[in-house]
Amino acid sequence: MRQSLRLVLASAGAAAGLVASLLTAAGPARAYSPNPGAAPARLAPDTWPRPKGPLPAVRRDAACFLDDEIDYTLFQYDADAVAVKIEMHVGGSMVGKVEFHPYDEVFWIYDTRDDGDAIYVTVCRITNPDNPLCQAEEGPWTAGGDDAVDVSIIDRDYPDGQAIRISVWDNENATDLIGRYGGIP
Ligand SMILES: [Ca+2]
Ligand SMILES: [Ca+2]
Ligand SMILES: [Ca+2]
Ligand SMILES: [Ca+2]
Repeated sequence: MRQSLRLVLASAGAAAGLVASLLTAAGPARAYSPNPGAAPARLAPDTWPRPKGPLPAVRRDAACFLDDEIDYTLFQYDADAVAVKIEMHVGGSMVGKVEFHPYDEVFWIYDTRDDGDAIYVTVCRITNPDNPLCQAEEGPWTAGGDDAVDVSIIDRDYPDGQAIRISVWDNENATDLIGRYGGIP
């Protein structure tokens, strides 16, 4: 048995095939290394519709339109709020996208590449403005599925004005941080 296994592994093609099938079967337990590059946009009332961050945006009626390579983002204006969009890229193409829509407090979490890996989102809520630490943590949320593009829509109802901190992780256990971004509902 050991001898035949060794013979199989002696074939470079078979070994490569084995590695490929292991990678395919590993599922979301894999992690990006290095982590995806993250490009954020934060849209605050004082800069609307010009985001802070590298992603371009244009005004469309009472909404703000941000194009991207998968679909697009349309933020409805919400007074005193800060909308957040984060694109994650590996090798020049998008692997994930996170949007926080302050209007009705809705998160859109995208997995945009069928690569056996995923991103995870947790949200820290600052419910006591006198204490800037996290008072309520939610998530992790992710976009699961086998489609080329998977989307999870998380509809929350946060009080307007209470800050949130959005953390994007490379793993479900929330130990491999891609980035943190502040928003206001
Ligand atoms: Ca990683
Ligand atoms: Ca709101
Ligand atoms: Ca809502
Ligand atoms: Ca993926």
